[in-house]
Amino acid sequence: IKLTYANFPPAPTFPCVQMERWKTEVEKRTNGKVAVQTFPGGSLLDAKEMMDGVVNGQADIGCLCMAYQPGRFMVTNAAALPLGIPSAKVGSQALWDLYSKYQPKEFADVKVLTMFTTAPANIMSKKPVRTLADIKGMDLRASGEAAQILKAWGANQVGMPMSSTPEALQKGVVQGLFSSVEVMKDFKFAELCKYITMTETNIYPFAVVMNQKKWDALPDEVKAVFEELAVEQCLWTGEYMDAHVQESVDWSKAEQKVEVIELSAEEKAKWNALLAPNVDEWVKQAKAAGLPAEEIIDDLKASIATFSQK
Ligand code: DTR
Repeated sequence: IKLTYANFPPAPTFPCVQMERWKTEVEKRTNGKVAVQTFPGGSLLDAKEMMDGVVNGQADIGCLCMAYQPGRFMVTNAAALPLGIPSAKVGSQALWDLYSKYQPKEFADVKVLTMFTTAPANIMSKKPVRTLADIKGMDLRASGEAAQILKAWGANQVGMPMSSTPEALQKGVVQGLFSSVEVMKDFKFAELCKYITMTETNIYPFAVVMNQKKWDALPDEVKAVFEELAVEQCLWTGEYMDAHVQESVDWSKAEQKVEVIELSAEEKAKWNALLAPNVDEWVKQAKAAGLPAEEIIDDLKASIATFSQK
């Protein structure tokens, strides 16, 4: 059985590292019955084509960042709200539980193989950001809820997928970005962005989806391997991401002389206060879409608390 697996960013980045790990495990656990051909760097499907490309069979499997289509993935994007997710490991588990409970209809046409999140987002910039006055009007790149957060802080948010960000930074279209900081090393952003402001605000949720017909046609023993890997892969990726963020920060400081800026408790309180309306806005939109919005937020908060204690 040959399966194609599409991914949008370059091979060394975390969505592709987890893809290669999944491929290796699948090929091993099916004793070579399944061969997975991976396509990093948007070589088969691009960031925004991912979901439709898998639905219509251009790729059998695809990895997507749900922030790039916020309206389409309303339920799972609730995990991207500023709710205090402390790590990728906690975020990944909370996201998987959210998906499993609500089974959002936007995934009705695919088989969801796993989900995971990034570590919390921080500001990476060419100029230092120490106060809200510093971020005001600064052109910073983010997507989805993270873009709404930048807006609330007064930045000029510029939306684009991560895969378009290296060029935008290079050309000066943006002065920095707001994302998990493993990209400082993986995309070498530390060569241009000499400052990280630690805000630890929110995560970006990801999904790995499979074409429904291809899934339906798999033998039961292969389906069982994929199913057993769902939660395992979610945890593996969370742990990989958390460790890799630390590595990236250490490398940025030692090799690239990047300054890591910690906000004082007083300053941080001001930043957080500006984000209070973000959850309310999501609740309003989710209710308008007929979703049990408050229940979703309560469930997320409970999962975050539970997984944070483990
Ligand atoms: N933070 C999201 C997703 C993201 C974080 N790291 C990577 C690496 C490669 C691709 C996407 C991402 C974003 O900023 O787009």
